Amino acid sequence: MPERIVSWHADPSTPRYTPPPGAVDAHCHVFGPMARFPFSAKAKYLPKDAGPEMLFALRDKLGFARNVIVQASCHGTDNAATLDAIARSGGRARGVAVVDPAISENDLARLHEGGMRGVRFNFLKRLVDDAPKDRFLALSRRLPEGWHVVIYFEADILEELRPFVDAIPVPIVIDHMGRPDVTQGPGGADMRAFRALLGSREDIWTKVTCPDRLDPAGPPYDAFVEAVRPLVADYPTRVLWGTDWPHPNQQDVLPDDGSLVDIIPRIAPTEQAQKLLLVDNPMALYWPEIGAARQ
Ligand code: 0GY
Repeated sequence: MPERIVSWHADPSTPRYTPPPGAVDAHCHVFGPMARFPFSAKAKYLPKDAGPEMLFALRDKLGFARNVIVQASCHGTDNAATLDAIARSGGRARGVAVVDPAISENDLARLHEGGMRGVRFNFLKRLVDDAPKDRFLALSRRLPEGWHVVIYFEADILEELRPFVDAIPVPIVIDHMGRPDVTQGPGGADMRAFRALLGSREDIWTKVTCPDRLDPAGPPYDAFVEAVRPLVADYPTRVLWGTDWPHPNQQDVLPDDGSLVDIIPRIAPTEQAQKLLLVDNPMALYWPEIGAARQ
């Protein structure tokens, strides 16, 4: 068996920035524990266990109230580990599932009962063997009421994906802004193409996440901040933020989650922008019943 990797920082710092009450970490994952929830035979990386207790301890340490747990590719289409984590959260986590597009209506309903509110379509070849656009599209037409799709792709296939994205009949969340080259700056080709996508319909949201994956210079992630701050300013009601803990498949640099939190006021400088990014926007997508009651 290949060596199981640790991809997260052993001792993240306590952030200087305090998130607003009710803040949501809208992109994180759990791994295993493998003894109860074995990894997929098709997993492209084999992580050490990073279960719900660790995730919830980090949530508290970073000053967050809720998590959106995204099914990680190492668990394939068996959502048991993610559902278990949601069940242990005491109502403070919801999730995004990865499913076989042939999933039955009953199984979708069960995922909804377990706290899932969307499905993820992953187009990264290094993470998944195939991404059948036609079958994903068919699935997106029969999702439970209120669900959205999360799409993960890299900037070089954005144009090719446009007809697929345009045809999806439910709201869309794009992971990590479609992985632009942030060193091109806020007006670079990748950001321009991504903005064109956001401009094409009102119901596309994006996670302004993963400086550690997008900024080759590393901390303090100045290129990421410079490229992303104007996007948050221009689309304040359509951005989400998350740690990406336990940072699947990161090996060279293990990001310090406290430092990641400290980027928030640099990309969303006002209290109003921070509340939208961390509370109102994710609540509207994942806890609409509470989000609406609060208005
Ligand atoms: C992320 C990014 C990655 C991995 C996964 O499901 C996953 O394995 O999402 C990645 O390797 O870029 O969003 O966590």
